[in-house]
Amino acid sequence: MTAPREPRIVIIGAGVSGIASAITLRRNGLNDFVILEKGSDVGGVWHWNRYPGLTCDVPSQLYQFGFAPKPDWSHIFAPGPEIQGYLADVVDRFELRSHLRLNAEVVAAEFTGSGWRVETGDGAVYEADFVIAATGVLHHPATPDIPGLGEFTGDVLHTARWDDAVPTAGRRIAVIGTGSTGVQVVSALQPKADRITHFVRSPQWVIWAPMWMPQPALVGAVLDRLPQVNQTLYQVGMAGAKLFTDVVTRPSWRRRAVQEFARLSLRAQVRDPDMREQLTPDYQPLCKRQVLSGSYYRALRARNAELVTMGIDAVTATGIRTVDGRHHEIDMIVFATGFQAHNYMRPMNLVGREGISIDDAWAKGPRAYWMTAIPGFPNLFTVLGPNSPTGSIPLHHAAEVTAKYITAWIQRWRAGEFDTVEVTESATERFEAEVGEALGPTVWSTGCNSWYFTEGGNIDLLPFNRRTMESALATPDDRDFRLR
Ligand code: N01
Repeated sequence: MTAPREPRIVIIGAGVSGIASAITLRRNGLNDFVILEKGSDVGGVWHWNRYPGLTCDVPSQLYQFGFAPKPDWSHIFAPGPEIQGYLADVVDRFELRSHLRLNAEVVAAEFTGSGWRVETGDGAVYEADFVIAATGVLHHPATPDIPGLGEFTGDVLHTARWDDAVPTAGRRIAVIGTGSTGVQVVSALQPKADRITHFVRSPQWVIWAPMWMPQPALVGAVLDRLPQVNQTLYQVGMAGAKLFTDVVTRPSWRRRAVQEFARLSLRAQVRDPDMREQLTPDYQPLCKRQVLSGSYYRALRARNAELVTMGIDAVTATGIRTVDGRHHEIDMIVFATGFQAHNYMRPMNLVGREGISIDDAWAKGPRAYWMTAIPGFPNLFTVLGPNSPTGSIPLHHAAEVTAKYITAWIQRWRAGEFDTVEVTESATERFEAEVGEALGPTVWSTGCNSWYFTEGGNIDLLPFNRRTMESALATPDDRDFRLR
């Protein structure tokens, strides 16, 4: 009997999905892998984002890997640095460091006919049988091209590329953008700023939540001592998350109740009718990625804060001019303007079978069969790729389930069942049609604009519940793939 061949695997990215992939491979006896990470440390979005006030608005006990529970989170909603520390700790605990290449940006990956040739910016080349692209969704910062920006003499920062060396206390700060980030950064900067001006193009619904609430030390101690209880708590959390999936994907009284709470959060915290009107969105709560905060409205009501809903005309040398001709004197502009969320692996030069580039394959927008397999790109899988459940199912879990699915394919390669595996066009089209139909009743389709939408107008989310996702990814279905 011949020994099984050992697959060589390149994982691109050391964020949540790259770490989940590496550990899943390792737990299944696949050890010949390298993780190429563009950043100087692991953590992905939690490495790149370090703006003041960064907090995860998903409860920490759910925002962790099922295989690596952390009992002792400091808060119910953990601060960003603690999450980054957790991810770094998981990398150490599972001994991934020797597989990791930091500051290694993949610039090109080409299918060779039987595998992949992957190249990093420093000229290193990796030959692989499989590539796992775990490159993240919210990675490329979007900075609007506002007239005059180049003339501004103060500091300009994007929240996703924060620079701690730039002072914020005692300064006149403009924050542009009202997503989860803008709301957090305004709340954090307001107390010490000389003046904070929040430029809000479209207000968001902001659901009140006690983001500052600590997790009692006793809870951490008990969960640490009793892993069974910890596991049960995780399962309870997952069951709770199911309710959230239901709320966003199906109209019901539960959805209406959450939406009413969003409206109440505004009414109860903003008494001034003018301000309340300015802060009232013209779309349903939950339509965009829901913002949670217990401090934003209070920060806006402070004496040193101003809400500006007038459009921005231009940036000048010393401030921002709005379309009504008013000039706002500013020392520092903070862009909380989000990400180019549908770039995925790009701008990497990714070339699949018969020379097809990912830009051509995705000319009409990113697409992948069950978030992971792309026609024309054999032996390549994405984790948290197109249509991932970023707005509905705990992300670590989605990454784990996808990583197990990919590992199942690689195990079959190892056993010699095939040399290349590629999803069919028809299976991908069928998946897209199912997604399109299921998106109909979701709250995301109720008429708003957000980063969930691709340029082509598709909603880049998974409109199914966790069980459906798990069962679709439980076992590879050969009928949807071409094996050679
Ligand atoms: O980005 P966004 P974000 N002039 O795209 C505005 C995750 N996250 O970084 O709506 C003026 O939501 C834009 O206005 P409009 C979470 O998934 C998680 O805040 O287009 N404004 C909008 O207000 C989140 O959804 C955590 O009119 C301009 C804002 O910029 C995702 O990251 C924490 C503009 C962009 O909002 C992205 O959130 C933080 C312009 N020219 C973030 N261009 C957790 O806690 C854009 N805007 C887990």
